[in-house]
Amino acid sequence: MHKSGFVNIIGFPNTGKSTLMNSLVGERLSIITYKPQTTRHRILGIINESNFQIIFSDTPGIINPLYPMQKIMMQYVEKSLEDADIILLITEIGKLEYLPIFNELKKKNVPIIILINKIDKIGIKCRENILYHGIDYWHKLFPNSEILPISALKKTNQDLLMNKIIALLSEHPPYYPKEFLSNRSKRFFVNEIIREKIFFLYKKEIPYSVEINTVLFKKEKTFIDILSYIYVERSSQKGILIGNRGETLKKLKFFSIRSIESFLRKKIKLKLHVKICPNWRYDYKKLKFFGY
Ligand SMILES: Nc1nc2c(ncn2[C@@H]2O[C@H](COP(=O)(O)OP(=O)(O)OP(=O)(O)O)[C@@H](O)[C@H]2O)c(=O)[nH]1
Ligand SMILES: [Mg+2]
Repeated sequence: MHKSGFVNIIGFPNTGKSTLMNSLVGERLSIITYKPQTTRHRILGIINESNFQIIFSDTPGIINPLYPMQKIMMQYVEKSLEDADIILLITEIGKLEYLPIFNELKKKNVPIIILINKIDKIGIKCRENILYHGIDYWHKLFPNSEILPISALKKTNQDLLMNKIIALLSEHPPYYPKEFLSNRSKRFFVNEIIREKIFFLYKKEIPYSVEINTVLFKKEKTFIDILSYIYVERSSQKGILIGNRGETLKKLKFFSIRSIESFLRKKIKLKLHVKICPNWRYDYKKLKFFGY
């Protein structure tokens, strides 16, 4: 018998959705930063075994969308509710939250597993009491759901979670070829890795104003030749990105090369060009060009 299904991860920003998917799949597919709204797309991560295939979806954190890019991000979340065989609703220990989307979730006839993440942040002594309140809160909201405290970072209760997921999966042939790890191209991952480094190197609104487009990805004999455009919204941001005598851009290139090489397991040559695309986050045409 072969089991297969879509397991979609949703939740507030910064709760650990991407950390969890990467940890389950065992690859760094989704970028992770300490800032909210890191993930902008729906990204699949696939586990293939001889008798099952699990297709996880990482999604953007749920927010009240204020402009077109955020609106599209929330459409990805809504879409992931529609095609889910199992939903993993990820929350943080000590946070008792409510989202309008819960009303929709309650109507769904899909198993929901509520994950109380980051339990490693609270010492064992206090943990039990906080978890008690958390479990009570989530149980009242979703009486039919399973609730599981986890640490995505430390992989606590990961085996237990995997067993629950496999038990809930239905019999089905694989949806994707068994060698597939994701639905995304190598260029996409290059874009994302550069964006991740920008989150760590630049402050305030810069990471949120940036979009990457890798325009060249050419396999040479001993390396891959890559050219990526970094788009910002204003010329002042271009100056910040490049930095005094190009110092900051050099740093960005250094950290990007290290991570891209480790992801692709190949040597690369990387060129980064900074360009201006005014107000791209507010423009549906430009968003489409960037793959939204
Ligand atoms: N202590 C602790 N930190 C965690 C855990 N899981 C995730 N984090 C941290 O929480 C931050 C956010 O993690 P992400 O995986 O990017 O969260 P996300 O839900 O994907 O965030 P968005 O994409 O912005 O919605 C990072 O700094 C992670 O290292 C955990 O189990 N324990
Ligand atoms: Mg994320």
